[in-house]
Amino acid sequence: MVPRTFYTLIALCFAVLVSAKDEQKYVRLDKDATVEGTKCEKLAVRQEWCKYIEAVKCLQSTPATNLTGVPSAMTRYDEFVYTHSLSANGIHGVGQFLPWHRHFGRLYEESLRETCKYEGPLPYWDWDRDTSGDKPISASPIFDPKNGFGGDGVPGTYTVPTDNDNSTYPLIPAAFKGCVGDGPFAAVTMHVGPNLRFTDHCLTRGFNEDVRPALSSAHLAGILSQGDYDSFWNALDGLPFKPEPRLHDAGHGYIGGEMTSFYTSNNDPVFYLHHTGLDRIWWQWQQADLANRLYAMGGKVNNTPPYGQVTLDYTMEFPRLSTSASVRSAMDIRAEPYCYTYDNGALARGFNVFMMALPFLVGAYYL
Ligand SMILES: [Cu+2]
Repeated sequence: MVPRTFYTLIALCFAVLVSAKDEQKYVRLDKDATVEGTKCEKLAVRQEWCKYIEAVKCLQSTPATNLTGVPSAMTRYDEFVYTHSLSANGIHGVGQFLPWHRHFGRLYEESLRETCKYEGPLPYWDWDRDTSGDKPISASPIFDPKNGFGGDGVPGTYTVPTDNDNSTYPLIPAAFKGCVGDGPFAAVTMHVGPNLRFTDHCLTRGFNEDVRPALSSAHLAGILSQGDYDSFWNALDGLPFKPEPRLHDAGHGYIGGEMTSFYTSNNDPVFYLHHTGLDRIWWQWQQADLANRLYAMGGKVNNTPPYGQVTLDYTMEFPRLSTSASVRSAMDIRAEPYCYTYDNGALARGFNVFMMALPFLVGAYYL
């Protein structure tokens, strides 16, 4: 008789293989859920980052769709950087910060699907996973040179431009160590930025472990405990408008280099994982009290007078990329065109493997 442990091992290996397959996962939307727009039939489950890097590289090698007034080498990926740079002054440090980046992430995901036949879910960065142990964040799988997004900048390989580009928020030279020397993006040329320039340049970084506390579970708990939208987004957003790092700017500040460019931070593909992570935290906060928070909005519209007040009817612009969208339309990820939700991070992954193995484990017991 074959020992029980043999079947248990086979079952476990099978479960791990199934869970590692990169495919779109859906859940049914609760039929009693009240949704103001067109209700989604099913929700794609956004998961932590895995193997979507090839699709990003595809976007980075696909010519731009609109080359009016921009360098001819621009790619489809660069177009998203350009739209972010054109919008940056009006979408940070203001109430529309979260819905603008939610919709922007959706447009980016659509482009990965339509242009690069990407079929997997849009991944997110689970900072908690990378700060809960005692290893430096740089040792995290997300920065792995082989399976991740590559590591730190190499000192002496990049000169930060000093010409005046009329940026309201200039570059911070100390945050630039140099060009990323390994991983899938080490040889990629960016064409937009840094800040409001067009220069052909490498992906730059400068890891900074000092911001670790602002990426911790204790910090996250403080953000999620906020009772109203204005307090919530204020607790989550940060520099250059607040003196100490908070979750949003801590992610940018940890990675450094171009991630600290106010205008062109999305030249670093990890930008999208960081912002999907922020979107996930916002959704967790909304879900904690859907009746009161699903359409909770507020905060100022501008960083300078007249400040104004963000309402659900505020119109968000995506210059050169897409049509405008109202804040109201970006509040519920269970409604078209969003149709996604999130898993629960590291805990959920372990649980899924266990659940998939369970029938086999039970079967093995009775063999
Ligand atoms: Cu941004």
